[in-house]
Amino acid sequence: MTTDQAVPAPALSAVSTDLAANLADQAANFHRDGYVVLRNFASEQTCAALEQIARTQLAAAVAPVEYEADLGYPGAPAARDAAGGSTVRRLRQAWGRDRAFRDWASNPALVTVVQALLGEPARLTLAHHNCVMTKHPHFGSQTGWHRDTRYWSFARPELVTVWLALGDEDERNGVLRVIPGSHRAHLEPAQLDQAEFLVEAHPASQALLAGTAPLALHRGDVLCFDSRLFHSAGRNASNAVKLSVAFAYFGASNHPIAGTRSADFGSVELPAAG
Ligand SMILES: O=C(O)CCC(=O)C(=O)O
Repeated sequence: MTTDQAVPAPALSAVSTDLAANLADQAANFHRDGYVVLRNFASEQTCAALEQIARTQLAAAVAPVEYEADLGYPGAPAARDAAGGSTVRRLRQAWGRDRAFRDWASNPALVTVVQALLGEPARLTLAHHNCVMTKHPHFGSQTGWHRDTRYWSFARPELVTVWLALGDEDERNGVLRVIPGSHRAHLEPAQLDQAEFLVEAHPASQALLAGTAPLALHRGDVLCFDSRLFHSAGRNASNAVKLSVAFAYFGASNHPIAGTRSADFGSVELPAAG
């Protein structure tokens, strides 16, 4: 189900003017807070192309997918054969699904930002994220406080997750929440459960949980966050599926640990931005 539809990149001139002027500020904010939001970064044309492919592939549950029922997070269907059991949570391996995803993830303007945040040329991991995240009404689950470091095994933990909203994301439909600055938090071992979710009842977690912030996004907004940043998301009380595209990047001096899933799925070298 590949349309191989090209998604136009923002003009390179956009990189060299507005964006370039702000890169140092964006990087400073990113290092301070653990995230940065690039408002209206992806064009309507880009969002429309990605949304159309995502909806088509979601309707047919084109493999590989992750089902809500298999994760069992709060609000998920109890089993695949329960009501809502075929609700897809992620369309995985987005890079291989369509040229539109590859064009977006390797877009020079985006790579320029990611490189500035990482401080070196960027590579895209194919092992983790690399997906369309969905949040369905009724059967979409709540995601507890976690850091994306739980998904991967790299020499150094600091990857950048890039989350593109294909529609509005707000309190009604499972907005992402973050704890600004938590990418630098020092945790007691008992603050994480076996799946590396934050144990909210732990006394040492209270200071972290006092500083949460919802990150409402509009279609075309891009959230870049440090993989050590605690974030969570609620359920979707609207009547429309929420769709977001997520890719993760690491710096050229970093590498996945041999023999782990992070290494086995491989990565994509991206041209160094000017
Ligand atoms: O939309 C959500 O539920 C959050 C997803 C998320 O943070 C994750 O899967 O790592």
